[in-house]
Amino acid sequence: MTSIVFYSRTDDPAPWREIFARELPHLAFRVDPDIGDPAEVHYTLVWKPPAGWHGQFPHLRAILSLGAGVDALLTDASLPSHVPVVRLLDGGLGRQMAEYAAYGVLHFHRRMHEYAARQRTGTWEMLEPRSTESCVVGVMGLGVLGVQAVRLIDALGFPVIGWSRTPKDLGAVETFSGAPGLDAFLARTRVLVNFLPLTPQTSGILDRRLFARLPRGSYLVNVARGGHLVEPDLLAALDDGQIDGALLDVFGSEPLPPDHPFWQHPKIVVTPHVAGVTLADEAAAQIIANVRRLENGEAPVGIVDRAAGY
Ligand code: NDP
Ligand code: OXD
Repeated sequence: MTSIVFYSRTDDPAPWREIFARELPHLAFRVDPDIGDPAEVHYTLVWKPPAGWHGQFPHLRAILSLGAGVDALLTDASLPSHVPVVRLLDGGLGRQMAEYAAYGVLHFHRRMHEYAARQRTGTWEMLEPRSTESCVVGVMGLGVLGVQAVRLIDALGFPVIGWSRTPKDLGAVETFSGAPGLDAFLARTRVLVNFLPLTPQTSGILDRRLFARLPRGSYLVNVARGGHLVEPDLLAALDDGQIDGALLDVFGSEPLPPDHPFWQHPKIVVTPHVAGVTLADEAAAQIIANVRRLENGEAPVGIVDRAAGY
């Protein structure tokens, strides 16, 4: 019997098992480590399997990601090169991620980080309100998820600009692209929101040099990957005031170690990689549709360009 193997240490397999049993009853749904006969495994449904894990399945037809970002999969050098890696395209993540980004913008724009500091010392002090028009939000990464954040933040009345690898037409939203567009994009940005995929080109992009190109006292919202951020550079930029606050959902090492300086930093808000959580009810439809396509000999939707890394 053909099977699909589920691997995740953070997602509950139960709702997936139920949906697969209902929608694709001819397929055995197995959960690692109970993988059955490896030769029967045609599909995997995974989040961060260990390196080398896929090597045990000789007849694999597709690797289906439980997430949108596939950097952890692609860094596994032993990943079979002939098998397509298929990622989640929104699948319910877009709305959550856009809400998180908009929350970050409102948090810093309404000076909540400064009021939180005053609350800790019992200080009743009104701070000068700022105009919404002066708070330019710069979204890096204008793909499936970044564009939804642009739309929501725009709807809240903030001026929004965007930056991507290739040029984009987002109507009234001004966009920039590539290395030549980065300076102009950063020079205008007050709240920088990162929606990039982690690739060799974007790794460590949020560093000292980039922070120096933002207006002084800018803010950072990182919902993409911890590998984008050079952590000591952020701490230095916060210390000298170049960056005035950061909302961080993703980290170089997850879970963030208990003694990490980010936990106690007065200008940093930490969340445990929850900006967008894959929900079976919202994401399963596209995964089921892709398995049906594969079973019919058709190409799945959302195949990752391995050379580009996203
Ligand atoms: P997409 O692949 O749809 O979009 C990626 C965007 O980044 C594209 O606009 C692309 O440009 C741009 N980009 C890629 N490389 C570069 C580069 N070198 N320079 C400039 N722009 C670049 O990804 P998604 O929107 O679906 O997801 C984005 C990321 O969000 C994921 O990779 C993941 O890391 C993160 N994520 C985090 C979650 C969380 O809970 N914190 C949940 C879900 C996702 P172009 O359009 O020109 O190709
Ligand atoms: C994802 C994530 O990439 O949850 O989907 O980070």
